[in-house]
Amino acid sequence: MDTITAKRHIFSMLDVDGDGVISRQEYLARPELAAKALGSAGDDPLLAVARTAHERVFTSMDADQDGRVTFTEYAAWAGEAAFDDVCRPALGSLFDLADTDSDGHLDREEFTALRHALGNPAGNARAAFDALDEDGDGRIDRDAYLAQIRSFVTEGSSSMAQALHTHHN
Ligand SMILES: [Ca+2]
Ligand SMILES: [Ca+2]
Ligand SMILES: [Ca+2]
Repeated sequence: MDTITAKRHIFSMLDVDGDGVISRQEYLARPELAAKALGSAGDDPLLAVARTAHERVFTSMDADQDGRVTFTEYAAWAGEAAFDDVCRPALGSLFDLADTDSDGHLDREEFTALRHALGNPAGNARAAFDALDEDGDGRIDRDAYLAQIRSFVTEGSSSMAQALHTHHN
């Protein structure tokens, strides 16, 4: 998969209603949906961290600051620098919300709950987990998870491509 295809893939996941733009509301709903589905309370400090991280990502993506991120804006923005500076903390914050026993890993149940919360279909959760659990120990390591998303965004790498193969809409 080339990087433009990878970016289209991610963009279409984030554009939940499929209207061709990622609205501020759509993007900032992600930590709320994750927290709700994972049983975090509204005053969970991890949720506060996630909200702040997502605000930063949206502001960073929305180059013309009109509250809507077009694919042109997204494609110009997404890459190594954007990932390392602002995406990684946001994705890490969702990982931490999902890591309900705070052991630094997502087991199959935690991972499936997170995917479900973010609107990914349950049907391929098993395949996605297996693709991300590289050493097959039944859990996904935080750094490995973030590294795999990074290489998907920057190189279109195959294990994440496989994990994301079936996406919302
Ligand atoms: Ca949309
Ligand atoms: Ca915009
Ligand atoms: Ca865990």
